[in-house]
Amino acid sequence: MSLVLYGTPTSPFARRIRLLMEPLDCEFQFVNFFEAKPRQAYAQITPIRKVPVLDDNGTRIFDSHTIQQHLFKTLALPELSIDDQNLISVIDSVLDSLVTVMMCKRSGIEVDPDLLIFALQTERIKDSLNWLEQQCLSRDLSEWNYLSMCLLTMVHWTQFRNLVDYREYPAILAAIAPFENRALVQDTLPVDP
Ligand SMILES: N[C@@H](CCC(=O)N[C@@H](CS)C(=O)NCC(=O)O)C(=O)O
Repeated sequence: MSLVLYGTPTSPFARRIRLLMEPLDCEFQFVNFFEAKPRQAYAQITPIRKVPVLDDNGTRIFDSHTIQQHLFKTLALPELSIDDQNLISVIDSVLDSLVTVMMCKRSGIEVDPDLLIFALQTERIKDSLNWLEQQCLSRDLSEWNYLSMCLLTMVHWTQFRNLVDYREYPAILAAIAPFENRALVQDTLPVDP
């Protein structure tokens, strides 16, 4: 069996899959988006040029959601419930909105809170983090599983990029605290390449 996961040292979407794949023997390949040659080479792997991609014995799987479904079968894990999937959708929305704002800044676009694109992201990020805070208070998230992996990788990435002040979200921090010292969590902390 040959498994290759394509990711970057910072991507929270790739890291959640790396954590899920802990029991499996998998090669991890870093993708360098910022240099022309590796970028072009990666375009041969996936036209969307996003990470993660999993290559399972020659079958290429794009997007962390499809990879997760595939790996749950491989690992014989029970399907995620609708509540679980909703939690992941909200985590994804926080990440997507923060990435949108970050990319606008990097593109030299001034972040004007009155512009529709920024007003939409700000609203979504705030409401989604508040919703996640409530979920952390009302749900039992004490198990180390795909949900806690998604939550922890969101928190670490947003802290790494200084994008969220978690003093407003103590229950989110408390939910991930028990997993902070796991060896693979420490070994995969986001770092600039
Ligand atoms: N929905 C995708 C999102 C993946 C994603 O946005 N990956 C980012 C890295 S965190 C990426 O590859 N960005 C490159 C780009 O947008 O060009 C998933 O769940 O895998």
